[in-house]
Amino acid sequence: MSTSSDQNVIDAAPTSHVKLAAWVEEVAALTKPDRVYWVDGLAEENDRLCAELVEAGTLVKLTDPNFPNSYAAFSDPKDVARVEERTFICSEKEEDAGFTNNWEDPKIMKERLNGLFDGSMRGRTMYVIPFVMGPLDAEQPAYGVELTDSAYVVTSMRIMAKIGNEVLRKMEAENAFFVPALHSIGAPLEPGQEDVAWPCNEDKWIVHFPEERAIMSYGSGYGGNALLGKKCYSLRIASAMARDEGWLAEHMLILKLTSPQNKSYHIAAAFPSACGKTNLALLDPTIDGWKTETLGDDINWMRIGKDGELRGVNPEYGLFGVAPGTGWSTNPNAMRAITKGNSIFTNVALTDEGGVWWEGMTDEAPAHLTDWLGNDWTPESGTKAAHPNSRFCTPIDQVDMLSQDYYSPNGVKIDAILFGGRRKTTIPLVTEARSWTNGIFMGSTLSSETTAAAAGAVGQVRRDPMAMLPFIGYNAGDYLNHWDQISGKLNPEQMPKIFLVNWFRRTPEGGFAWPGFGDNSRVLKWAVERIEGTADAKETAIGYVPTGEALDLTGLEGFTPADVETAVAVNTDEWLTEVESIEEWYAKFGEALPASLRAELDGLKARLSA
Ligand code: GTP
Ligand code: SPV
Ligand code: MN
Repeated sequence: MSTSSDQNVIDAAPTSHVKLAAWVEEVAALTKPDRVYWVDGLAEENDRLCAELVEAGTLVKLTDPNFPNSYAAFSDPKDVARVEERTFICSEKEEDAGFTNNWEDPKIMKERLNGLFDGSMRGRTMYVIPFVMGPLDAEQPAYGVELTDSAYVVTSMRIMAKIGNEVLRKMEAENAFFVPALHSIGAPLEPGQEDVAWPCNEDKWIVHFPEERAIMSYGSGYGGNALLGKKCYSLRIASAMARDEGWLAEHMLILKLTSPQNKSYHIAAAFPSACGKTNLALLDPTIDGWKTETLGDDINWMRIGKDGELRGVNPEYGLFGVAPGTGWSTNPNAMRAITKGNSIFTNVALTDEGGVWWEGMTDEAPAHLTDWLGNDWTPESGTKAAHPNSRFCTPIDQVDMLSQDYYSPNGVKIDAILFGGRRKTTIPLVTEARSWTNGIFMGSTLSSETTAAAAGAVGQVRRDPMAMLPFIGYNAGDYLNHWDQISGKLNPEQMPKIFLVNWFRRTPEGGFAWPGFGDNSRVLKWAVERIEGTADAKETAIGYVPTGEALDLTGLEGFTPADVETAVAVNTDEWLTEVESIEEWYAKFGEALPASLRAELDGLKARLSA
C-alpha cells in the first residue's frame, strides 16, 4: 500500500515528551516500519487514511445516502472476535493474575513478543496515536499512546477515543504519564509482496503488564484485540489502577432515567459481552412520561465522591456495538445515530444500494445481499448475512439522547446497579437484592451463556463476575475483595440499590419470557419505585421480585400479570442446582473469597431449604 500521508512523517519525533519520543524510537528500531506517522486526529487526515484503506481493499465506501461518510470493513474470517485464550495478564507473580487469567512471566513473555515484533511492521507505516480515555479536563487525564501498523485501527480509535494533537500537546505540557500500547497486525510486507485486504497473523497475543501499565498486542486487527484504549486499557489496565487507587473500572453502561415527576436516576448495568448493554443504554421507553438519556454503553469508571457516593464516567467517545439485533423496531436510537453517518461497520452484509444490512435491522431481509464473506446472499441461503459479532463503530455524540452530563469530568451519581446475564432458565426477569452485600453476591456469582463476542463455543453457561471475567487485570479474588473494600467506604445513605436482571429467560414453550428492549423501561420503572419505596414486591429466597401487578404493563398487548409471574418465578429445584454450581465457583477462590460473600451463600442455602 502506498501512502500519501506524508505531512507528519518526521524523522525526529515531533514531541517534547522525552519518554514518548524515546519509546517511539525504540519501537520503530524493533518493528522496522518503512515510515513513522504522527496522527493529528483531524478530519482531513481521516479522509486521507480512509481513501488509502479503500484503495487497499480494507474498506468499502458506502454509497447509499442513508449511510453518509461511512465505510464497511471485512476481516479475515479467523479474526472476528476477542481471543480470550490468547489474552494474558503478565504480572510479576502468577498469583497476582489469578485463576481467571492466562499468565506468563513478564520477562519470558517480553522476550517472545520482542521476537515477534522484530521486523513485524516491515513495508508498513507505524502510526503514533496519542489518546485520552475520558475527559481531557479530568483531574488526572487517562493518557495512552497506541503504536500500530493498522490504519483501520487509527480510524476506529478516532471514533472510540479523543486522539491526536490536542491530546499530545496537553500530555507534553504536563509531562504526563501515558500507557504505552503497542499493536501490530503481525504481517510484514516483503518488497514487492502484494498486500491482502485484512492482514493479520494466525498467532495472536493480547498481553498486559499491569504493574508497568503497559499493553502489547500482536496478530489481530479486530476490535477489543486491537483498539487498545478499549478493553485492554479501560478495563484490564484500568482495573489494576483502580485497585491501587481506590476506584472501580467496570464493564457497565450508564443510563439516566427521568420519571414523570421529573426526578432523575442514574443506572449502571454490568452485562457480559453481547448481552444487552448498548441496547439498554439507548433504551426507548414504551411507557408514557418516562425519559431516558445515554451516558455510556460499555465501560464505567466509578470513583467515590465527596459525600461517599459512587460517581460514574464513561471513558469512551464512541459506540462499538453488536450489529445483529439492532433495528428500527428494537433500537431506533442506535439506528438514528448510525444513519447520521461517520461510521465504520465490520463484518456486516452489503446491500445492492451500497448500504449495510444485518439480521434484525429490518423485519424483512433484502432480496439480495453480499454477505460478510463476500458471497451472494438471498433469504433462502440459510446462512447469516452478517457475522454474529459484526459491529458498528459510531461517534457517541451522534446519539440524540446523549446526556449533557456525559461531558462532566466528575461523572454522575449512580443510584442503582443492575447485574445481568443471558440465562434461558433459573434467573428471574428481575430480582432486587436483599442488601448491598447481597447485591455484591449477585454480581460475584453472575452467570451467562457465552456469545459470539469472543472466539470459542457459544451458549455455554459460565460464571462471569460483574461481567468482568475476561477483563479483570489482576487476581479475581483480590477483585472481589476490592469491591468489598470500596463498599466499606461508601456512605450507607448513598449506596446504589442492586438488582439482578435477565432479559433472556425462556418460557417452557421456548419463546422469550419477556419482550425486552424498550419494554425493559417497565423493569427500570419498578426498580426506581423500589428505591422510592412505592412498588410492591414479593420476598423470595433469592431476593425481592415484582408481584404480577407491580410491573406496569400498560399498552403491552397480550402480556398479563400471570406472564410476569412466569418471568419472575423462583424455581427451588433450579436454584438448588444453581447453588451447587455457585459452590464450585466459590471453591476456586479458596481463602481469597471475602467472608461476607461466603455468608451470603450460606444464607441463600438456608432460605432455599427452609
Ligand atoms: P458488548 O458490546 O459485546 O459488550 O455487548 P452489549 O452488552 O452492549 O450487547 P448489545 O446491547 O449489543 O446486545 C447484544 C445482543 O443482545 C443483540 O443481538 C441484541 O439484539 C440482544 N438484546 C439486547 N437487549 C435485548 C433484550 O432486551 N431482549 C432480547 N431478547 N435480546 C436483547
Ligand atoms: C465486548 O466484547 O465486550 C465488546 C467488543 O464490547 S470488543 O471491543 O471487541 O471487546
Ligand atoms: Mn463490551
